[in-house]
Amino acid sequence: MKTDQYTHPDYYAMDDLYSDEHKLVRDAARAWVKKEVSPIIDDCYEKAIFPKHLIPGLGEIGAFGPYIPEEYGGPGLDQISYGIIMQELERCDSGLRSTASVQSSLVMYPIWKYGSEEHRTKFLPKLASGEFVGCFGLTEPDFGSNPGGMLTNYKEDGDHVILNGAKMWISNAPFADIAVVWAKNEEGRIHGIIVERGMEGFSTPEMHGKLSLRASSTGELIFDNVRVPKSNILPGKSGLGAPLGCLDSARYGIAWGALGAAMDCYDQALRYSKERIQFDVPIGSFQLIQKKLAEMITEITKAQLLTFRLGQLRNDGKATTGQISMAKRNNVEIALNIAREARQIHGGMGITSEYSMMRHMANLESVVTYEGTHDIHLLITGMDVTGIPAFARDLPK
Ligand code: TGC
Ligand code: FAD
Repeated sequence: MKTDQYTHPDYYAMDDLYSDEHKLVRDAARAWVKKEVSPIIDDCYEKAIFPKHLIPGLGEIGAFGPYIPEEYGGPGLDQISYGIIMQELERCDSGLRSTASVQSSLVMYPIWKYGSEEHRTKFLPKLASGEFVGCFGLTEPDFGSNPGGMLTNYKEDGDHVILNGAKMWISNAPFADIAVVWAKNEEGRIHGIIVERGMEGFSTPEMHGKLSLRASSTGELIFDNVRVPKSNILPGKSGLGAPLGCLDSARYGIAWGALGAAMDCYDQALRYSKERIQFDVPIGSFQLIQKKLAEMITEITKAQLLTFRLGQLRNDGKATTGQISMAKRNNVEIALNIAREARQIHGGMGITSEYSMMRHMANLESVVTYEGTHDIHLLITGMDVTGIPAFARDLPK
């Protein structure tokens, strides 16, 4: 069995900026990943299965709702610790991080921020420990980048609502205990509703055939006249801004996570360049290989600085949607480029599961699309700097 030799690149002494708590959180997450996940991840990826037995361990390292206060069963950590955990998970596999970021930012976050006190006490402790797994239903077959057009809807029926519609591309859906679902009421206003497994008319078929994020489980959410108690509606916020607020939190975690995938690829490429001999010398002595490595560490270092500063802004409650979009877009892009270059440094060996670059590269093709595509984030930045939204077009009649 191959050994996981990962050590994180730290060219600008970022560790000096971390508190003792940050380092403890990182070391615990890294040790757990090395022991529990690295030995099985390639097999899970090849077989396209999410290793569900890891869920309690994810809870133990604080990966579920790292910033959720202790009174609701969370670890009560800061935003930088949240980012660090996502980085440690994704440096192993984006699918592992996906499971944790959906649970944290797309399920626990809306329950914490928009739920009632009863929702918080009923669900958050179980989600934090991993006793419950949740998923987040925003995307529909015909509404991905434009979620405001969603068709999923509910009508009032006494102390219940009747929910109809369908969501697709939903991470964790096939085995989730609860789903935070975004649906329109009779006035067309978007609300979040907690739908629980076992409610009649609610099904979660798995989607197959993914060539990316294979160690993560993705499915549909189908609502066929599902009777949901009115009390399951999140009372604290409505409108498209409610799910978009959750996305801010998840996209922030992805910025840290994707950087982790980049760091893993660089770490392996650097090691390989010193070990692999061609023309009687290590390939790391060739200028063209050094160019690749030098460009990788430059991009990683820039992204580390960007991400850490964003974490400070999040801690102060000052990070804007535009700043988060910039970091998500930048870090996923550099990670994809670095995975590709690292793959090339490994020559033919780079396409095998002996090394993780190919898996990272394929995974990152999902990461560059979900939580807002690469181009949607570009448009968010464009809107932020010009004040002019360029999302919608009126075609000539
Ligand atoms: P727009 O008119 O711009 O905004 C509608 C309302 O929302 C407010 N708003 C926000 N509020 C909080 N946080 C944000 N980030 C916000 N962005 C916008 C806005 O102020 C407005 O409020 P109000 O009161 O005026 O109504 O909306 P739009 O319809 O033009 O769309 C804008 C756009 C395209 C940027 C947005 O819809 C978007 O981000 N699209 C991308 C969709 C997306 O990211 N989907 C992700 C689905 S979940 C997922 O992929 C999980 S993968 C998880 C994993 O496995 O890790
Ligand atoms: P589209 O919106 O159809 O986009 C197609 C292309 O058109 C893209 O290149 C896009 O950039 C471009 N485009 C669209 N609009 C514009 C515009 N205005 N200007 C310029 N270009 C534009 N969703 C959830 O709700 N919950 C989940 O848990 C979840 N998990 C996912 C897991 C995986 C593995 C994947 C692949 C997706 C997941 N998603 C989830 C869905 C994801 O958020 C959407 O795939 C994403 O938002 C893009 O939507 P779409 O696939 O419908 O693409």
